Parts: sequence; C-alpha cells; structure tokens
Amino acid sequence: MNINFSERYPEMKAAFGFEVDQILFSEQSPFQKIEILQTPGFGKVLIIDGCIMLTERDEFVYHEMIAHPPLFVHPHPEKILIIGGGDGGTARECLRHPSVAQIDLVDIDELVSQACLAHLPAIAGALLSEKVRCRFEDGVAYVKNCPERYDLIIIDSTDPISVGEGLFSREFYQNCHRLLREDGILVNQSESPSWLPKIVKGVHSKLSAIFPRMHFYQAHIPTYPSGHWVFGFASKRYHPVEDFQQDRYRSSGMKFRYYNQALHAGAFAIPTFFQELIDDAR
Ligand code: AG3
Repeated sequence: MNINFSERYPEMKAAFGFEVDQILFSEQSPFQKIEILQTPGFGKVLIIDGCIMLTERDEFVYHEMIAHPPLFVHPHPEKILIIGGGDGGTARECLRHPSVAQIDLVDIDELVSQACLAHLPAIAGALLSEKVRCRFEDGVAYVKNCPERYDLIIIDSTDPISVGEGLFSREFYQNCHRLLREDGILVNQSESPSWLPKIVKGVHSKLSAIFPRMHFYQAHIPTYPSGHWVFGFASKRYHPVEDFQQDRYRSSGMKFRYYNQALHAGAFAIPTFFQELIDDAR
C-alpha cells in the first residue's frame, strides 16, 4: 500500500495516512493551503494546511453533532451565526430545521467555499440557499462590530493555529456572548481531550468564566486526531440535557446517521480522565 498523504500529529510524534487516487484541487489562498483529494478509502477529503477538515466517509458525524444538539435544545432557533464552516456542512444540517430562517456564515477564506462548491457540492450546496448569507471576512473582527443578535452561534473552526487561533480567544468568546439573545447558545468544535488536552482545558476555562452553563459533549470522528472529539456547549439559559426538546425531536421525523435521542444525552456523559482534566484548576 502506498501512503501518499499523511496528517502529522506533532504533539504525539505520530501520523495518520492514506492512499490518494487523485489531487482534485490544490491552491494556496492568502490565508492557507487548500487541497481536495480523491481517495479509495474515504471518498473526497478536504485538507487545510495539512490537516483533515472533512472526509466524505465521516463528515456526517461532525456536522450532525455540531448542529443538532443545540438545535434540539433551543426551543425556537431562528437566527444562526456560523463562524468558519465555509465548506457548508454545518449550514446544511442547520437548514433541516424549519424554524431556522436566517444563517449568517462568516468564513475568512472564500476559496474554501469555491473549492467545495466545485468538488463537494453535496456538502457545499447549502451555501446557495437563500436563507444563508455568506460573508468572507475575519470572524474575530465580525463579532467585534456586529449589530445583529442570534439564537445560536456555531464555531466551526480549524485548529487553534494560524487563522483559527483568534477563534479560541477569551475576547472572541466575550463578543459572541454579547451577540447572543438572552437564551442563546454557543457551540464550538473543541478538539480532542485525549491528544490535545491543553486546548480543551483552555476552551473550558474561558467559556465557563463567561457563560453560566458550560458543558462538553463527545463524538467519534475517526479521521480527526485520536478520533475522540469534543464540542463545547455554552449557554445563557438552557441545560443541554434537561431542556432537550423531546416533542419537537419526535414530531420532526428527521432521520440522522449518527445523532439520535439516546445519544443526545449520552454524548454529554464524559470519561473520568476528561472530567478530571477540566476540574483541575491548574
Ligand atoms: N473543522 C476542523 C476540525 C479540526 C480538525 N483538526 C485536524 N484534523 N487536525 C472541520 C470543518 C468542517 N466543517
């Protein structure tokens, strides 16, 4: 077997590699290197700066889990802000909820969306919805000056290096808090407690200092570092499990490939080592 792409994990002195059939897209934008590869094992794969952003094989896990848990806790999610998410996968899942009337999507790099519209239309097609307003600018600056108010903010970022770094800062979270209505919810992709504990701990200490409720929930995403991935759920009012909107979930008739009612509650149960990591004040 020829491994012709591998994502390196410097923290672990390890890597994850796979065969590539064809390079469909490879360009350096002003912000980052964007590649879309055709692979025999994972379908098409979107890579940014050498890191796997999504694969056709398992993107449903990430996109269902970043969107539906908060959307089934908020009683009437209407207006959503997505920061990052230029591939369109998160917008696609949000649009499945009939109450969602407007999605503002702010991604720094238009080339990601253009590449995904050309090569991953089943994911990026959501960007063409009339409910979605795409703005290609820095999310950190957007939340600083934005006059809008939202029910839900979803931070679908890259890792906290390069352009993603500011999206993990206290000031950014503070501005997001201000943009949320009085019962608003913020969800962010928070990396891996197994292999990137410092990042997860940082997200916890910053968000729990700003929001009255802050919980993590987990998902198994095989093509991300360690496969053990978590999302932060920071909320002004609602409890992520007690306020699950069971009736709306049942009557929606929506079918998912990963998410379901039992998993909604189960995802918020976290392993002991992870609980100890965030309880440890150091
Ligand atoms: N967001 C990126 C998750 C981080 C993956 N990290 C890594 N491979 N080192 C995914 C965007 C999908 N909408």
